[in-house]
Amino acid sequence: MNLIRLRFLITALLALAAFSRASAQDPDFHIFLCFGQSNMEGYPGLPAEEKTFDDPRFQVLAAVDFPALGRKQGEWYTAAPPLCRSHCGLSPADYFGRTLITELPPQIRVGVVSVAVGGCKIELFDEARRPAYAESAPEWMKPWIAAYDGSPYLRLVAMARQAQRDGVIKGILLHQGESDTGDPSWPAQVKTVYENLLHDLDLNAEDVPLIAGELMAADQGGKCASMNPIIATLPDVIPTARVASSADCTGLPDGLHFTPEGYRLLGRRYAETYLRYTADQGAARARANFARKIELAADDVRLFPEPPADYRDLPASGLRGTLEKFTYESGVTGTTREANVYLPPGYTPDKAYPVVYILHGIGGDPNEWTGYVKGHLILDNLIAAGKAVPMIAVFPNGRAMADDRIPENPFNPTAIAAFAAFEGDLLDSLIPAIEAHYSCLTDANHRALAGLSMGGGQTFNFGLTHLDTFTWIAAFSAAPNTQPPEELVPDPAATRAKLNLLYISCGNQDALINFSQRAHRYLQAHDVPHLWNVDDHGHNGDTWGSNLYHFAQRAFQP
Ligand code: FER
Repeated sequence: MNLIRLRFLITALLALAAFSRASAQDPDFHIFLCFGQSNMEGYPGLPAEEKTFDDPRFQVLAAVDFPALGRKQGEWYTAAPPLCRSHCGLSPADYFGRTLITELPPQIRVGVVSVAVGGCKIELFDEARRPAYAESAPEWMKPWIAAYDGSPYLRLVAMARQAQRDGVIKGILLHQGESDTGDPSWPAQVKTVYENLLHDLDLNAEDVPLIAGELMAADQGGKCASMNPIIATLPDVIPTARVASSADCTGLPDGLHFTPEGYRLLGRRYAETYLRYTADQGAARARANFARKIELAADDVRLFPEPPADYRDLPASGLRGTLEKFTYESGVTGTTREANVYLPPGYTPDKAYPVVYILHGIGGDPNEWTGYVKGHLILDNLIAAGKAVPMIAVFPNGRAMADDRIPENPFNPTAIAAFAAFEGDLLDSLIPAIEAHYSCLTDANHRALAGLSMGGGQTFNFGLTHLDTFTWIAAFSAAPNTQPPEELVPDPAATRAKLNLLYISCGNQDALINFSQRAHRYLQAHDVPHLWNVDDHGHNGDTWGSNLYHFAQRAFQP
């Protein structure tokens, strides 16, 4: 084979590889279908500065040819407006997408498909009624229907199917209702269209909410504002529908359409409404986990008694450790992060101390252990009584994201992902920073990892897979983030050889106990020594304090 043919072959293969990558479905490409009437088209009024939008993380699939813009139907483009057809303006979909790309993690891309017809009633999108409606439509509307070869609904489905090859449909945005003002059957008509879309695109309602926007409000001069109370009932008719408020979205003098500034705000409202839906959905799934039935086996019993009543009172002897704030630079979040650090009574750089890292739960931060559970006082009392070796305790923030404050909905998927991302932050940023700043023993025999709930799951996941870093491990009331034990301990002999202590506890009133039971039963079946303490508490600080008390007395002991 000569060189030219070889080159040609390689080029062809590379092109093929690039093509198959581009056309493979990407779960991080989140697609939204947009439909409705003129406000979804975007009523003309497209400020020049909007047209320069150029972030490729927000894409539009052209649902028609846009000859003036050089866009072809069925192709993806960076989502500079207009998104619907070439004469249209700024629409709610613009700032919906632009807001999502700032709110979602950087690997997520957003795509929209927009099909809308100014002035249309909702029945234009119901294929059963569309032919008669389109036939009798006013002359000025006909060219817009014709742009979709007569059926906007079928064009939307065709474009959506095409988009599904590249990404995942995550939601449907609707702005419509002006032409149906006062019609109490509007929510039921919308339901028909929504269910047809779900059916034709093989989608689950829970995974694809319908976000409908309010019409221009009365105080903006909105002529159809009386439709808003009807729109408000949409979630009653469609459980997975939510309404984006148009409050303060400024309107044009026609009383029907928004100003560009109004569209920007309305678009942000669509994004907030969608994000709130996904967060609520996450919390609902989490509550379903909490509702699970508790089934106890014969060996799910107490190993240790409750501690003495004063185990976390201020130590009587007066010997106190100190609690201080510690900051470090995180290679994971790119930010300066904060942890609480407990130094034992008499801490001196002349000695070197073992270190335990103690992780909080889903609704917590570093103060959960030092405030709510009083972990530092538990250590003070044990060390003062000579029952625990003097140790440094680090209470980090286990949510490795730039804004690591407790989120309004702690169950939101971004926050949950940040608990997993903490692995790198802990191992590569926090531990080296702690060991550079304090007088620590820096081998695995002198490092412990412990945590409650979400932090218990992190402890299982990070501890058992890093036995060259930690050999004393304690998971209290571990949460559903706990990985399956066969993944954490694929080679029981190797785990057995490295572990100093694996301590597992949960309350028998805690609906999450199945995650700890699963770990215990696997370890038992594979002869991996561990302590399994099932006390009589629920998912709360009584079991966490009590089990830190028992674990801390056993950690770092010969
Ligand atoms: C869940 C239920 C509970 C879940 C996490 C938790 C990730 C965590 C609870 C806690 O940390 O207290 O479904 O999902």
